[in-house]
Amino acid sequence: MHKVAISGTGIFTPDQVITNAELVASYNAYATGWNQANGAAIEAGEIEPKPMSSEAFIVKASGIERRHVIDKTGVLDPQVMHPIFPERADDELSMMAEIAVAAAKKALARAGRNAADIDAVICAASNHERAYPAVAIEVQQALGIEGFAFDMNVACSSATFGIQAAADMIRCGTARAILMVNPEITSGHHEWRDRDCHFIFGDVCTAVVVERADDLASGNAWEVLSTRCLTLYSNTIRNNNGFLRRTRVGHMEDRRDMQFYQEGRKVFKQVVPVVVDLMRGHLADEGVEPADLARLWLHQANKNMNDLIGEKVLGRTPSRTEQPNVLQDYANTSSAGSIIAFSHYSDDLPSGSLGVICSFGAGYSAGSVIVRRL
Ligand code: CO8
Repeated sequence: MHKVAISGTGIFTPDQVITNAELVASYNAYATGWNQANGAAIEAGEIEPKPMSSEAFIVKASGIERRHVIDKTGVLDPQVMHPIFPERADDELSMMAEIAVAAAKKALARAGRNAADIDAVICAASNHERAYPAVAIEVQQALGIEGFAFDMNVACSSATFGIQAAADMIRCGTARAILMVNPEITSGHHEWRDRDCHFIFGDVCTAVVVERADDLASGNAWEVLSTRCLTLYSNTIRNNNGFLRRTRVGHMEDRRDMQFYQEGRKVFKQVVPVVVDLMRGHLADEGVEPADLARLWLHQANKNMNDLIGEKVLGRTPSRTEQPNVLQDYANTSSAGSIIAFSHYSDDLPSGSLGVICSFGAGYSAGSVIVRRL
C-alpha cells in the first residue's frame, strides 16, 4: 500500500460579492412587492404575508457576513431573484468546468505538478450542471490530462468523500496522482426568495491534488493518515429537481421544492452529534488524542454549529486559530468550505502537526480526514 498526501490546493473565488445589507434590501423589496401583489388574499386571511429579513438575524444565526457569487445582478433584482448566466454552446467550456480549471491550475502549481503527472480527475460537488457527459471528463480534457475522470455528488461532504476515493485509489496503485475539484455554483440551485435560507450560500471552486507521499514535488504536503465517511438517510435537506421533473403533472411550474430547502433547526440538532461521534470515533481508532490536534478545518455552514462541534470534539472551546472559519466571507459553499479553510489556514503549521478536515451536510453525509504535515 502506498502512503498518500495532499500536495496542493487551489481556490477560484468569483469577483462579485453580496453583503448582508445588499441581500436583505433586495429580499425585503421582493417580499414587499409580493405582499402588495397578493394584498387581497393576505387581507382575506387566505395566505400569509412574506416576513422581512434582517442583517442582525443573519449574523447571529449563522455568522455569515457576505458571499461571493458569479452573478449578483440577477440575484439582487427583486423581479428576478436568481443569477442569470448566458447560454453556452456545447463546444464552449461549461461554467463548472471553467471554474474547476481555474482552481485546478492553482492546486497543480502548489503541488509542483502538471497535467502529465495526473492520472485521474474527480469532480465532487453538490449539483452538476448537466446529466452527461461528466464535468470531470471536460475538466480532464481542458487540462490535457490522460487517464480517467468521473463525477460524484455527496452534497456538502463531496470533497471529503472525494479525498477518500482518491486516497483509496492511490493506496492500491490504481493511480499515482489525482486531481479532485469542487465547483460549487450554489447560487443556481438556491432559493433566494425564502427568508429562512436566502443568506446561506455562496459560489466558489476548490481543487485538491492527492498523490503518493513518497513521490512529492513540493514541500507543502500533508499526509492523509486516515479517512472515514458516514451517511444516514434524511429528508431535512432536499432538492427535488431532476430528470423526472417533466414526467409529473405540475412539476414544470415554479415550485419551492425544485430548489434547495431544509428544516434548518432539525439539521443543526441532528447533524452535530453525528459529526462529533464520527470525529471522536475516528480519532480514537487511529490513536490520536483530541489534544494532539493542531487544527480543525470544519465544513462552513454555520458558526454556532462549528463552535459546538469544536467544543465537543476538543472538550474545550477551540481558539479561532485552532478552528478557523471562512464562512463570514464565503457563506456556505457546500463541499468547498472545509477545503477553503484548509487551504487558507494550514501553511503556518510546522512539520508533524496533526489536523482534521471534516465536512457534513445533506444525505446526511459526513466525512473526516486526519492529516499530518510532512
Ligand atoms: N431574518 C429575520 N428573521 C428570520 C430570518 C431572517 N432571514 N429567517 C428566520 N427568521 C426567524 C424565524 O422565522 C424564527 O422566528 P420565530 O422564532 O418567531 O419562529 C426565528 O428567526 C428563528 O428561526 P430559525 O429557528 O430557523 O433560526 P435558527 O437559529 O435555527 O437559524 C439556520 C437558522 C441558520 C438555517 C440554522 O438552523 C442552521 O444553520 N442550520 C444548519 C443548516 C445547515 O447546515 N444546513 C446544511 C445545508 S447545506 C448542504 O448540505 C448542501 C446542500 C446542497 C447545497 C445546496 C446549494 C443551494
